[in-house]
Amino acid sequence: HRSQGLNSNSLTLMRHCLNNLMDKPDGQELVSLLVSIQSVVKNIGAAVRRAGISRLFGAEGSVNVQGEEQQKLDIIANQTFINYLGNSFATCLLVSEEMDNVVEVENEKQGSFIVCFDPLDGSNNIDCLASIGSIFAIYKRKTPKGTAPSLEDVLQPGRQLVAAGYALYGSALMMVLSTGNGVNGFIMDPSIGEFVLTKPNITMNQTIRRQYSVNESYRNSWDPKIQKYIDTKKQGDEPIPQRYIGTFIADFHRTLMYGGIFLYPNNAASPKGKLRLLYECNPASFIIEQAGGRGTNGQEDVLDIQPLTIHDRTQVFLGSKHEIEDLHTCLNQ
Ligand code: AHM
Ligand code: MG
Repeated sequence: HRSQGLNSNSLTLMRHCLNNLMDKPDGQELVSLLVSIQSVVKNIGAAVRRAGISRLFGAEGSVNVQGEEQQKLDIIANQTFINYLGNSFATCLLVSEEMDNVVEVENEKQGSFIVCFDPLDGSNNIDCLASIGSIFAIYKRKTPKGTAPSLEDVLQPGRQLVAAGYALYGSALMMVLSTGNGVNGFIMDPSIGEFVLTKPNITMNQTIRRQYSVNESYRNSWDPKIQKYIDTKKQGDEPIPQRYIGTFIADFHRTLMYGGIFLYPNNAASPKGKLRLLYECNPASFIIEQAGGRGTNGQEDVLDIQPLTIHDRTQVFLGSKHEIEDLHTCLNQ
């Protein structure tokens, strides 16, 4: 018998983490870290929902390390991450898009993990209520616990990631997580305050001729090979739909769900790419690979890039395997 609206066996994000991670080395610590991230997301989600009412729209009047104007919600989201993760007893170093330097967690609270995050991706979309998100990438420290963590713990290629995920503050609040064993999606059920598994084992749609996602206003300063590749999308009787929200993680999520390709190529304004390796490109590439897709910089897999500084940027292409193959064929001609 199905009682309407009641599914007492729904798998929550909490239970998913407990089931899958507790028997792994450092599993307990990783679970407590993910519990903290879940709290962060609930808090930011609540702030986002009430932002218009609590007068949290608009700029704060400051500029971040990237030279971008900080929005009030950017700052709240960043503080929420720092507070929760710094008190989780599971982290030692934190890297945030909004902060110049690595944050070292208080000595007595240090744990095994490093978290790199973009606390609020898509800040330009806050005031118009389009989707925004939070992105995170988790590494295990290389230096032994109890010693001082170092930059070498942070500058690990994405291949070394232990977990990555994101939250999307969209028409619903969703968390997507991979701990290296597939990708799962959880939607917040606001009536019980729990993330419930709604998309188990997400696999990337591999259908050809799906959507492409790129900011075409930069076209004139792209590599001509990329111009040519995008031109092929428009040819024929059935041009391929173009979609671009301007929130990286929302464009990425749509690409993951519906298939196709997302591109942020080098351009005159961003000659070395705009999106950041540690807390945008790496977590997205980790997830898309886990879902059967690919993430590259046009030459190599994003996950193989050795970061040199914490705010490194790279051009990035994320999509189904054949889309990336097609693109590489164009680039190699
Ligand atoms: P943010 O993290 O400062 O909000 O910014 C990065 C954003 C991405 O979310 C998005 O993909 C990109 O900037 C859009 O850039 P553009 O306006 O150049 O297309
Ligand atoms: Mg961002």
